[in-house]
Amino acid sequence: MINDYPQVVTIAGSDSDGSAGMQADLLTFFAKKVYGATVITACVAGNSFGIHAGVNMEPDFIAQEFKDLADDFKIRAAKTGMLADSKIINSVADNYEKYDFGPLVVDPVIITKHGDMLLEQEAYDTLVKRLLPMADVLTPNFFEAVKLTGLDDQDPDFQAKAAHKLQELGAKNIMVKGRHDSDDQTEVTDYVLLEDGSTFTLTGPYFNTTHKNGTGDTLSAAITAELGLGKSVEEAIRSGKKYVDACIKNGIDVGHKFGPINHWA
Ligand code: PXL
Repeated sequence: MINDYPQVVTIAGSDSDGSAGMQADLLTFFAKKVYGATVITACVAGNSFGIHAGVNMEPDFIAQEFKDLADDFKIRAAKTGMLADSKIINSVADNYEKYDFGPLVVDPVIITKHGDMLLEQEAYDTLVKRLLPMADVLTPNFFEAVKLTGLDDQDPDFQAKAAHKLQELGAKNIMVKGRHDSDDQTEVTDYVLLEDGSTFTLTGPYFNTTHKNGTGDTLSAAITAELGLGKSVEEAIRSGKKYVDACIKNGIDVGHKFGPINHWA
């Protein structure tokens, strides 16, 4: 055995309802046929109505998870999801620096679709100072890009300006996802700024459904899987977007409120 099957890791929170967090990441890894390992940062108890409790992992435990993976696996790409607080962000950054886990996709998870906070306010600064400079790919949604840049979200060039600002802060490639907050809209346009300064947009249909939990996790996990399979950043982003759109479009009838997307798509 030469331990050569494509292996990737999600460094994220567990969501008991299975729709988001590392559960969505693992479903995506499975669908993309990469082997998925996990570094659990936090666990939340919740369902399609919301999140009702949470427990954060201790930095020593997180360090041990990293060590155990590094001792045995050949991780080719990694992603971060829910990091909860500054202690966890620093621990993840320290350990990612220590081991070779390939390119890092940072999904700057801040808040859920229900409006529950997954990152403490005090941690924004740590995320920006510590983790952004380590990101090979950063995938903020519109709201996260506003929070992280402080730029005017009414500016028609907001996504481009935010992407450039986030690149100045150290992230190499940035995908600022489009705004989707109006039931009248029919399309969403994401803006991508690559490391070499080139840009492109990806326009897809706007799906008017309440079943969209875990879309950001799934997109960043799909990008991670593609990077683990050796694709370029641009290919990984294009293919990740296609996958997540298919997962939303094909739906799955589970839960009563903000339900999951369909990873079999
Ligand atoms: O989708 C964002 C997200 C990330 N991580 C965890 C979550 C959620 C949303 O519910 O629970 C653990």
